[in-house]
Amino acid sequence: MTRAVEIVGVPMDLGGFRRGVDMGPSAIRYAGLGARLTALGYSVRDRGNVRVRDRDQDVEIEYAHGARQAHHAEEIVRAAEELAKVVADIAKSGATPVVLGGDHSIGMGTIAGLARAGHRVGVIWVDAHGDINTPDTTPSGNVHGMPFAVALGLADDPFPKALRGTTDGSAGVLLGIRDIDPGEKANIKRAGVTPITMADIDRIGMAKAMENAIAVASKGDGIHLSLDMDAIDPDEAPGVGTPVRGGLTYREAQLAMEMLAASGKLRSIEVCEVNPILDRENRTATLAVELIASALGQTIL
Ligand SMILES: [Mn+2]
Repeated sequence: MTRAVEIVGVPMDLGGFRRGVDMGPSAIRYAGLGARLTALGYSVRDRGNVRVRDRDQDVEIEYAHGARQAHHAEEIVRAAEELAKVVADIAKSGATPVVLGGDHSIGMGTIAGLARAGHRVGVIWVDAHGDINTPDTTPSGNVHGMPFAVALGLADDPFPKALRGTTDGSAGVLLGIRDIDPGEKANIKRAGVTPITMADIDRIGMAKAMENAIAVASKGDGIHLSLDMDAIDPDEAPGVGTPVRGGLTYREAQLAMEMLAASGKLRSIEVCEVNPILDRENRTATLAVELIASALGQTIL
């Protein structure tokens, strides 16, 4: 039986401060994702993009109540809802969803879609940041710093119930983190998510780190990989919205993906925050394609 992969793009940059990640899906497709997965033996269907309003068109009233803030939340929630429907449809068909961001706020839609297809997944969230702020703890109001908190059920308004609490902290891992806001530290503990920091990876090595991550995420019904390209060192992945030095090396990232493939538990992938404006000759999108291929089973031999 041919294994099937279905791609969907979310050209959105409303969740972050800098423009440009809305071009991420184009850049990743241009880097040859479809052909690469076909060559791996998958049947590939590309469902095109979820429609997202451009930042210049999004004239919504800002969501801000006292200290609570979540910029562009209305349109982000609308797009996440639309994405959840597509992801649920793909997952129900038995194919592996591959979601292309866009900023990372789309993560709340992807995980909700998997839940609607009957899969309460474990999540390995690979990121320089925690993405586990709520409208109460966020220093910036940028929603791409909140999607994991929404999926874990920590954040309430302006995020609708349908997008909240779609996965469990006990099956959640934050891998590669090195820039965590004060409020996020408490949220990680509150949610019961397992943090594996860059310092941990330095000490125990990626093989052991990933072994631990897979063990935790295996408590869910399949594993969802949410890969923020800013997890990788900016020397390798310069085209991201919020670069933080001291990230994963090329080989560490590859090893993580290969171990995920070998686990046989990967249910879905999303890759976020590729910013072609800040990139050099599309190398970050090209790296994204390589990592997706490795997560889906490409090996050296
Ligand atoms: Mn992120």
